[in-house]
Amino acid sequence: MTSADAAAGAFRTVHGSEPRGVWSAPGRVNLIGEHTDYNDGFVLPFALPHRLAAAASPRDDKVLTLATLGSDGRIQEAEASRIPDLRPGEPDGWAAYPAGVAWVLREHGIDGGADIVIAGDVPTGAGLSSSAAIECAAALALLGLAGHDEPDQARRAEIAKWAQRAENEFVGVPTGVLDQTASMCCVEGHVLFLDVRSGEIEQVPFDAEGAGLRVLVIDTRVKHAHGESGYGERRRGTERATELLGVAALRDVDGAGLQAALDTLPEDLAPLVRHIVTENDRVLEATRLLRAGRMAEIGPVLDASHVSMRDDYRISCPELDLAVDVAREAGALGARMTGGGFGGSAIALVRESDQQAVEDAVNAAFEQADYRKPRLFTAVPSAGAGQERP
Ligand code: GAF
Repeated sequence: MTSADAAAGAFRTVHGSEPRGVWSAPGRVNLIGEHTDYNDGFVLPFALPHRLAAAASPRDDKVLTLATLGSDGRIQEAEASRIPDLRPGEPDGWAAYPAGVAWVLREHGIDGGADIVIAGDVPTGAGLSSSAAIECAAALALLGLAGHDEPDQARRAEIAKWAQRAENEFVGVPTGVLDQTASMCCVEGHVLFLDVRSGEIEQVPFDAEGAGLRVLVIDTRVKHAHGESGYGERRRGTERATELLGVAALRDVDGAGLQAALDTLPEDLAPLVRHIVTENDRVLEATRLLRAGRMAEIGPVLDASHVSMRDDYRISCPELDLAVDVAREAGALGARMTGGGFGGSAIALVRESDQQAVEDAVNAAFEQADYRKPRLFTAVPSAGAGQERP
């Protein structure tokens, strides 16, 4: 069953009627470019086939009702809110993501009530952007119910920023714009090169299958408790370094000036800056190789990215390191953790002929280490957010 079917079915169960429409948005993996987004840098994500769908109908009383279908098949309904009364913290929990979007849209004159029921298969807590998928699906649903057409590219980037604002100011998580832009703007068969400073987007063809390759996602199924505070600390660290260096953003420190810049910084900040500056270079290098049709050669760039996140940015964890190391030893061309870190998922670029060996090796290593069984799947670049029905 598709996410759209699941959401429409759950809508019928809750409301006893057909939804007016169903909109959906994907999760993402980031091929490379981690924590560079809030430093005005470069990122290179692609959308997963996994999606969250929002089945929705309008209401004429300015009330927002929200429900979600859990992976256990149970429907959870949030307390109804009046759109004019929405404020950060009310509601909280999972409902804060779609409600936060309604709160942002209210400022743009889109303030009609709605019944929204969410369902889908983006794994939560796996670093695969289920939050952005909920936000983007809800945004498209509310816009669609208000009579807005399917958005064009520029509008999509704007909606991504609204969704980011909902997450930053309503939910209270200080993320960058990577996840929401990926969910809104990715297209099938491509990775999305985003220059966060200029907002420039390039869709770079990414046909791994055609090249005899696969992107294997290894969801470690762990999420370390210090993840959220760790993300905020890293972000504040780079902001402090930006101030000390007197630049507009770390994006403005280039490779040639890096060592001189590092020498002026306190010990705790220098490695953070080194990661951001070298990671931006790696995104450019990976993009250059992909544009030239040299996909297999990005392996070492992925490896270097992981080492930088492990040793300089310090956002990896034993489970991610094991996944990456074992995948490499079993023949992956390159591997790295993806997303915010402190748990979640790693990706490995593997030859089709090595995929089984890599999967077996990762499963065996996790079992031996007494870790949870990881969730493994092949990721194919899929479509961004859009309307599924009517
Ligand atoms: C999380 C955030 F939401 C993104 O904005 C980004 O910073 C990412 O971590 C790290 O690259 O997914």
